[in-house]
Amino acid sequence: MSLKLYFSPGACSFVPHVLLQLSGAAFEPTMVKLHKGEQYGEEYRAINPRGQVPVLVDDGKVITQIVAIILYLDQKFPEAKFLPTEPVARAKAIEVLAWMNNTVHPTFTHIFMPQKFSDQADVQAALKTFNTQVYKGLLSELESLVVNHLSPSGWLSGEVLGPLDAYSLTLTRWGSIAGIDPTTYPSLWAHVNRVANDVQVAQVIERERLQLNLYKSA
Ligand SMILES: N[C@@H](CCC(=O)N[C@@H](CS)C(=O)NCC(=O)O)C(=O)O
Repeated sequence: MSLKLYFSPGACSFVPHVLLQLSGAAFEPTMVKLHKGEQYGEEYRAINPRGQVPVLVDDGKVITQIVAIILYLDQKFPEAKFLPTEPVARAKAIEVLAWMNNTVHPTFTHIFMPQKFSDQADVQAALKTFNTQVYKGLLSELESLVVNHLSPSGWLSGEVLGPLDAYSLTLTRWGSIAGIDPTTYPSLWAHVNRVANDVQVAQVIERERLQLNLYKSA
């Protein structure tokens, strides 16, 4: 069995990176330097023609898209309990996961990579400004989720720390890159720190050499 994860430090690939680490299985974390454009190279495009991370390769089978990778890992490692098995709780967890992936995540892409949405500098600047405001609202929603919907054991994903918890860390950290002070979301920030302090998550943070809060006051 060979498991390989293509990841980039601080990118959304952090989420499956954490799950693989939590699984206890042997895997090969393979770094793709997005800032150097490695994702656009011929070699990487042969693996993922869309030129994005994450990519999971399990015994030669290539799986892309975070949601697909998470659902795959959840089935592959059922004992890890990444997502609930009770149908309603499972659907509710996937509902939040889908929202993180199809709403919060692309809003940040408009801030971080506005060149993907317009080739005009003034439009790009406007996209950044507008979406930073939108992103603040989305982090407030995430804060409400943490306040109202943590499981009895204190995690967003279910019984144990899982994909929603890892994603909440990534999305909050991204906010700090966008100039949004994460400490203004006290419950979310406390949750993110709890996630970061988990022994396995801390190892991934160390491997990716991440700083949790990159906010700099103006
Ligand atoms: N919908 C994709 C989004 C993946 C994505 O946005 N990946 C980003 C990093 S967070 C990426 O590889 N960006 C590089 C690029 O687009 O050039 C998924 O869920 O996997």
